[in-house]
Amino acid sequence: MNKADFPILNETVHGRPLVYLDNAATSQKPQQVLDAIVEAYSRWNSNIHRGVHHLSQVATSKHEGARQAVADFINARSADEIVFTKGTTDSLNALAFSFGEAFIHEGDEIIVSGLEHHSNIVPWQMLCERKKAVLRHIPLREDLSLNLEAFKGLLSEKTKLVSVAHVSNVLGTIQPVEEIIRLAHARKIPVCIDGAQSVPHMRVDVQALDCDFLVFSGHKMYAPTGIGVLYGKREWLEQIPPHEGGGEMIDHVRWSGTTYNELPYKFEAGTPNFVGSYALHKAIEYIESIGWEAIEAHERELTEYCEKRLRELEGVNVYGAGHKKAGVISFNIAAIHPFDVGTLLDQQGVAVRTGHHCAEPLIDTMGVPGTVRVSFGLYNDKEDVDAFIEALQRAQRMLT
Ligand code: 7TS
Repeated sequence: MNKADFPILNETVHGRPLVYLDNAATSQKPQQVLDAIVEAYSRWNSNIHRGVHHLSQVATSKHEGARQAVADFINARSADEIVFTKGTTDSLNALAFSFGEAFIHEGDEIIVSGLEHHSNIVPWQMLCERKKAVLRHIPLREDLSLNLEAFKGLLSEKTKLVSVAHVSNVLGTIQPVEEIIRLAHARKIPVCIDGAQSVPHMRVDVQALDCDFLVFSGHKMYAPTGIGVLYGKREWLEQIPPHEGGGEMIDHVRWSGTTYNELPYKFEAGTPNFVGSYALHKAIEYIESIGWEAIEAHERELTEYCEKRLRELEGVNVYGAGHKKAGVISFNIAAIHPFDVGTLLDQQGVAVRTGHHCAEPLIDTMGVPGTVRVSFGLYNDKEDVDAFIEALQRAQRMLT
């Protein structure tokens, strides 16, 4: 695919050409997105929503254009259902606070899964502590898939929200969110989908999924850091209070009290990241110029090829093998610490991630000190996989 669009991929690391396989942590940015940032600051930088002057109106229309582009991208009914945040973590904290204020009381229960990123655990733990509520989790089966029978048993009249990852950031496995949403909705329980690892790799349609909330980060989908999205169905967003106070989120401020702005501004206190939203819009255009069909087919082929080559190696254990994955593979080499593998790969210019990947409860369940994780973006190719496998074999020879 279009490696030439990504200038950083021409860099060398320790004298070797960079092989970047840490896309689940953050993706690289195409020239089109880099140009958008320069364009914004060099041509129309100005604070939005408040100005009558020309530049402010241009900046406002770029920000609101981006909101519409995000709505179209995930097929939201309306741009009013798109709240710009700093990223997935920020979206989840906002939701935990706001939803918690409106709907969580002592003894209520929230359900996450046993394979969540800490960002989809800790905000709920903090909420539960504040409200004396209880956080439950869907246990995993032996093969690290979610135990949906157990999930059915967890659902009760106490359950007020379910929040689960669409794709595991450790295993890459695609979770049965359709079934989870169906089971929860049968009891009128809303569901939040953590799309941090799915939205960059597959078409996510919030109306087809019928999820109540979807959260994701721009920086994992070729946009800059500091911009993300909280999608919520209008009927939910209207019922929950703002999580932050300040400018823009108000209707009127009086000493006697404040009334709040309409959706989505109620949730966007302060000067928003309008350069980030514009760059996210450009990243969406970039993805759409290639097309989901081509991206999904390319990444699927790459993931399958890499997993096959890994499993041919002596002593390599691939986790969640055989399950449908979205661009992420975790593995270990028998008796070798993942950190040592990562360090030796780095010395050969290959960037992978090692450790618990901010999902300690899952890593504990797996009973390992961590994993080595390779994760793909649309610009990776078979040569990257071959270079990685070759470097891995060299590392293996040095460590055994
Ligand atoms: N949820 C999932 C499933 C994630 O993978 C991540 C980030 C987050 C939430 C938090 O996203 P952020 O943009 O707010 O940081 N995952 C990773 C990772 O796997 N390695 O580094 C960050």
